[in-house]
Amino acid sequence: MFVDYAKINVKAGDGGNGVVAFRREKYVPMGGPAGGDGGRGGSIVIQADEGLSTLMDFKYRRHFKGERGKHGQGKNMHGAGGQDIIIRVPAGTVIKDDASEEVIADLTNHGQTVVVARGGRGGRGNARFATAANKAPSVAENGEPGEEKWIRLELKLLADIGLVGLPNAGKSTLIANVSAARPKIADYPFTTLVPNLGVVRLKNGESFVLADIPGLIAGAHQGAGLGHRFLRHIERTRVLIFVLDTAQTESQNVLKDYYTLRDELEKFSADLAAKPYLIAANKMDLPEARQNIAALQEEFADQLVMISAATGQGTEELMIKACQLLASLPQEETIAGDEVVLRKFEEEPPFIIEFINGVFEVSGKRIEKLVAMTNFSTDEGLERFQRIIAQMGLEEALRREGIKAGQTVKIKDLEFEYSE
Ligand SMILES: Nc1nc2c(ncn2[C@@H]2O[C@H](COP(=O)(O)OP(=O)(O)OP(=O)(O)O)[C@@H](O)[C@H]2O)c(=O)[nH]1
Ligand SMILES: [Mg+2]
Repeated sequence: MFVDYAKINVKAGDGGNGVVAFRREKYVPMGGPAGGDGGRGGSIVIQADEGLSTLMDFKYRRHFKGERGKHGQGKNMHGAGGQDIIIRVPAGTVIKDDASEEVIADLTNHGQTVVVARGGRGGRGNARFATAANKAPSVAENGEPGEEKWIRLELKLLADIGLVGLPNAGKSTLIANVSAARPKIADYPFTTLVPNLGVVRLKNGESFVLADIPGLIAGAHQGAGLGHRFLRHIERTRVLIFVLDTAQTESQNVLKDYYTLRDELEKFSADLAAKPYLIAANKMDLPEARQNIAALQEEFADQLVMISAATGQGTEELMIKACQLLASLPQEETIAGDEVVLRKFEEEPPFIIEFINGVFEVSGKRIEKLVAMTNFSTDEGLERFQRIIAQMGLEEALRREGIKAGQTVKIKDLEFEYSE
């Protein structure tokens, strides 16, 4: 089964907690602080694998959870980091953030990776908080929660040349004639339901990848027929071949078919419609084809190649011409190595205050993270929390919102009473 779209949930591992511990030595009643840090949580990483060709696996598995970092221990022992989880996808997969629809990465080369959810930092143990003024701090941080989000995976096949045509024009017959691809061929429209790729090898040793997609009909851009769902698989191609059924009898004007196709491409994407192209006048073995060819010759001159995908007449010439056209185009910039293509982080305000049912509700990634990382069971943890929220300007902001002593402030699960 060919699946080219999936939505999955990724949750990186939380960081392990830092601990409060003191050295215990003979004859030393209270040694120095010795609480180790928690380990980092495992991240969720996506990697392109050219051995894969579909996103089918994600139909059955939608949730990926990273391992939590281990907690720190006494004697300054740090917790171990959680294992990263590596999710393999076919090369050509575009990864988008589901909420913002922003592209996180476009993995086109084998081995390219991107971190889609970062594991949480381990909390620091009390050994880290020792200062000249406080040599025996009893404060430690909890681990940072791992990132979590829904992401979309969209496969866009990687092919050099794409075949476009109405249903039944002979696209699949053509790819079967010139490559080792063996798609289904039949005398009815919409035989092809999923894209097929074939590698074309010319006698001179050159080769390229050809894509056959389901037939297009008028209204495809609005979802008619199999719709434009498959057009994205030829978005990455650099040359198009319009395959026309020259032997069709109901309309003498095979040109009309061409303009129907062009119209659909333009409505889908101007970039797609602007690609260099050739015209394959197919089914030339049939007598009706000879009556219709004149109109095409007049319109397309050199861009036209007469073929019979069924007998193989003209198909080699078509492939050579297509390969030459491909070679004449400027080389596209490719990014070398297994560097990640794109990754953006949004700037966010540290918190937002809302007044709901008499309660000041504070939200925001940074403040929620601080709450998750604070160990409120110690006085020092609490003091540190108060110091940081003062630095963030939360108290001032609450006063600006008109807070009075005794009113409730809520941050995630934490509720407290405000006092001056
Ligand atoms: N006589 C003749 N018949 C052809 C030729 N090429 C294709 N056909 C026939 O036309 C019919 C449709 O061919 P396909 O290759 O399945 O057409 P398609 O464009 O892939 O169609 P869809 O997958 O529905 O979009 C089949 O019966 C083929 O045998 C040709 O050159 N000559
Ligand atoms: Mg087909």
